[in-house]
Amino acid sequence: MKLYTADGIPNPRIVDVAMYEKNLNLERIIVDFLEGENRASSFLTKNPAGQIPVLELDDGTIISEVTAIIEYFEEVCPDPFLVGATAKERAEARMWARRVDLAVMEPMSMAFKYGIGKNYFEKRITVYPEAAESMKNKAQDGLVWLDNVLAGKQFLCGDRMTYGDIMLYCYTDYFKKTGQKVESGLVHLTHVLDSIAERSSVQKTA
Ligand SMILES: N[C@@H](CCC(=O)N[C@@H](CS)C(=O)NCC(=O)O)C(=O)O
Repeated sequence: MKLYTADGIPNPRIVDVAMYEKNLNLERIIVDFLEGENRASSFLTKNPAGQIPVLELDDGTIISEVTAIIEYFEEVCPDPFLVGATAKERAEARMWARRVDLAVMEPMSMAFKYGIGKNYFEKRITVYPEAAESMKNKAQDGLVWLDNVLAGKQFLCGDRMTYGDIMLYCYTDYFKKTGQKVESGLVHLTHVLDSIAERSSVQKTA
């Protein structure tokens, strides 16, 4: 298996953390996203969405989207679980990952692409600068909502760390550098993020 990826950006980092959690040793091929290698036709034949990370299986099958890649890791290497051991646990992990994706990741990413990242992204995708501030506010609303629902919990799924926690950490850690921070009053969320930050898998990717 090969992983087309890059260092220092959130979606590739999510998959790297999952890879280290599961002790998988994959060949990492660094894609020069700053130069637009991921938007070149040779890459688009692999991933028509033009983004990284991308997992290429030994038979040439391409898997993109961090959730699909992590679900694949889980199938081939269940231990330690990042999704779950039972149907109920897996459903719960997928529910939280989807909520994190919709409530935080998508709006944070759009706020960046349409806002301070506009000059870079407008050469690659259609940008909607008028939506940047609203997307930033929507992501902040998502963080406040998550803070409320995390009261009394160690992780999104109670005492089980799942991939939604990794997604939440990697996004908030990256986008705080772009002006989208987790307000200090969000103590339940901060508690979860601090415990994720201590994991060796996360520190290896810092
Ligand atoms: N929904 C995708 C998002 C992937 C994504 O946004 N990747 C970013 C890096 S964090 C990227 O490729 N950016 C460069 C670009 O869009 O040209 C996933 O789950 O993998």
